[in-house]
Amino acid sequence: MITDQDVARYEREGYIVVPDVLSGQDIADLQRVTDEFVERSRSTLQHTDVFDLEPGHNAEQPRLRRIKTPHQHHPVYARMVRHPGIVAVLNKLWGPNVRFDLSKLNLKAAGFGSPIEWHQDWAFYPHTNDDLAAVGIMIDDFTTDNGSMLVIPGSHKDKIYDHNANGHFVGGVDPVTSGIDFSRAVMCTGRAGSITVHHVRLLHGSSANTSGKPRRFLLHQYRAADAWPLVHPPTDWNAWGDLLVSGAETLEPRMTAVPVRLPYPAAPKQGSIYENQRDLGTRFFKDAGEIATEAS
Ligand SMILES: O=C(O)CCC(=O)C(=O)O
Repeated sequence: MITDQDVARYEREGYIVVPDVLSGQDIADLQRVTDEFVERSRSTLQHTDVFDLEPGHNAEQPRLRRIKTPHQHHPVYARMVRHPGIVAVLNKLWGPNVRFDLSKLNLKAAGFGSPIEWHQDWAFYPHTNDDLAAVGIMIDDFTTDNGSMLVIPGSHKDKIYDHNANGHFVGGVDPVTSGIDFSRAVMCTGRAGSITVHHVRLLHGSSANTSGKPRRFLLHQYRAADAWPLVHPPTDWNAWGDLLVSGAETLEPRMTAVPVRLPYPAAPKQGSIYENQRDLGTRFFKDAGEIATEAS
């Protein structure tokens, strides 16, 4: 459980890292199942509904970049959605009524894991209020050299930055024209089993993994139950209700005065944030190949 000081910090900075939320057994299960998915990815050379692949992926050297909606593909991942330690943190932040949205597992294998450019999740899925957060479960130790997530503290109170380029949504901000002061960035490190909680409007990104250790991050998106999506509202009422992880349903969305920018025209490269961001003209982070070339 988090303290009142943690809540105050989350409100002020837009993120918290909570140590040791998962048990040793949870961590071992997640590591084993994730290894199994990497093995299975050897048999495919194209992105699928489950696998998003790094450039250079092949059967001999599987380079899995993301498992899409893992909670729909394995009971160990599904179990984490309602993990009591995670739900308790969200209840302390927002009260009893909390709804899950979706999950993804970003893998950064030792020596190459792809960077993720700076963005605000809110640019992808604005709602009627901004009591939304991503919970990131550290499946491995997150260290200063394996591509841990970077955040800009307090940026959840900023405007919503332009996430378009070339006339369409690309899911990332231009690091030059945005005028953002990236020297303020802070890295979220921690032991395996710790979680990050970051506000939906917080600017965040992460570099390539040039270390010799993997960095696997299981991300869950959650929202207060009275936050109603402005983009892709639900079409199946029963399925929508099934997403509640605690508390009660409501027919009364809470509206607050939040800045909104819609993600249109839609990104032509669909499938994952990595594909969306390929059209971002100017990048902040170098990939592992560029870093290696510069070092040689
Ligand atoms: O994996 C990371 O470091 C950041 C993940 C993220 O921001 C995303 O997938 O939207």
